[in-house]
Amino acid sequence: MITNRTFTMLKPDSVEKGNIGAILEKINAAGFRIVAMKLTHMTKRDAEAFYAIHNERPFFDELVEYMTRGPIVAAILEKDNAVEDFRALIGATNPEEAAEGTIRKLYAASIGENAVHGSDSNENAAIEGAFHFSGREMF
Ligand code: IDP
Ligand code: MG
Repeated sequence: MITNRTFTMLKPDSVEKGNIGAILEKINAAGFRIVAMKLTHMTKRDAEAFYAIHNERPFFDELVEYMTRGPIVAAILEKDNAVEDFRALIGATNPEEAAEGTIRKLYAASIGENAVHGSDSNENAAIEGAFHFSGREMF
């Protein structure tokens, strides 16, 4: 199993605000290689499945509404220690608690609209990457 990969989404707010380029710049500068990438629009069903682990949480409907309101950029990234290093690069879920210079500190508006997703484990990185990409789309 490949364990040096993670999965990310530049969420609808990042696309709406024209922040795709700036965020990719940070990702490149941090040494991640792009394995797969596309602009895509999640359906309600997609978002409910992707975030199924949160379906009992009070913010679930809001999260699905947010993630489906416009296109996202989905990508698989490769680097030594990818999952942990990418979580460090994006910062805390709540941008008010995110460290200076992190993507969420720079580009997130709130705990709900927080600019980017990053997988939380190698196992979830593989599951989430496979949710969005076929093997033929990974390079
Ligand atoms: P993570 O994205 O930092 O891993 P999770 O706890 O896995 O954070 O939550 C998934 C997503 O759900 C968050 O990125 C955010 O968009 C949304 N979310 C998390 N907590 C809240 C909340 O308290 N209110 C609204 N949305 C939330
Ligand atoms: Mg999470």
